[in-house]
Amino acid sequence: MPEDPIHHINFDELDRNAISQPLVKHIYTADPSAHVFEGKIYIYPSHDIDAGDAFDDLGSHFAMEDYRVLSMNSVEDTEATDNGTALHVKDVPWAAKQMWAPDAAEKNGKYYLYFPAKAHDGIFRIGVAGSNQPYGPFVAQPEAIKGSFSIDPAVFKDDDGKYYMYFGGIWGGQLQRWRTGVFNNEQPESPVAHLPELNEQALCAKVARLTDDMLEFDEIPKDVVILDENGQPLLQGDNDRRFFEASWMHKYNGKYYFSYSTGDTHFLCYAIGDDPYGPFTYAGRILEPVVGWTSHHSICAVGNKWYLFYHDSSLSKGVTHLRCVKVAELKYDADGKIITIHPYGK
Ligand code: FUB
Repeated sequence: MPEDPIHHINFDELDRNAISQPLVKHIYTADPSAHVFEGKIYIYPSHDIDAGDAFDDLGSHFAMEDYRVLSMNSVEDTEATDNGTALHVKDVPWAAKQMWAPDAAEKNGKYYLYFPAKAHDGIFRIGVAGSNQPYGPFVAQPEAIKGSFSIDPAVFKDDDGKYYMYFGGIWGGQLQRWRTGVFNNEQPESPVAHLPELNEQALCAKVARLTDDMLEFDEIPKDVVILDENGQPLLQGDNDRRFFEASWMHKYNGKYYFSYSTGDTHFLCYAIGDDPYGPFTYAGRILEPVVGWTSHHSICAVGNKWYLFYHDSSLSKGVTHLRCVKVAELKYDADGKIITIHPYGK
């Protein structure tokens, strides 16, 4: 993981040019999953802290312990409301540490918080917690979702009322360790061991329909395949376009838009398909790189406009694991292509 050249950045100038400002400044937040529930905007972010863990390529420095839910009456609000602790790792029996990027869903007036964490055996799993309010507090299920693995759950409700979870992340997110269906713990310190060769098909995010009670997978997770312009799956060496982490799904004009981060090349990209399972065809970039190593987002309609919720490390002046969530309007062209956003202007 290359070190950010933060000493070369003039942060005053960067903030002046930034298209958006942090939505909260009293805590560090990241990985914003936004939804409109009960007429308000709710943002489910990671709550970044500096726990003193050393920086490494497995992301050990992302040592988050709890979740806070943010809310806004309008995207015009200059500041979001912090609704306090919604769930803490100490209240999740199966989880040990690293409460990474969450998401939430609503069904029949109940709210479900989906979150990854490392279990006591060091393996990332995905859990679910429930509440009667969108802002929590949430009560976790005693066990992780059966058959879950890796990180970054994003739950999408289709127009027919079915819910799907998209998830996965390579390197520290461990997706590459599950290629045979069982966890491969060889070379535990290596973020890149077990990845496909550069000329092989890229590792895919996963998708699974959820059960009616929203608590389990209703099927074995399937690959989210991204095709290139010739109908061929993207290759692992296609670093500027292949999936790394941060899945999101939204629907626009009847098409399914799967979006994700390319990780070590720092782009948010998207691919379009006709079915929640794909395949999806690569369509372009949503967001150019932000300050900080990671990029992670959600896309949400508010009224008749669309918004990109994203993060950067501007609030901490470039510290990789101390990020801040932001929002910017997202626009489509006449063909349904997303117009690329430049976070600090062109
Ligand atoms: O916040 C921890 C991790 O960083 C997330 O799970 C990834 O998507 C990246 O944003």
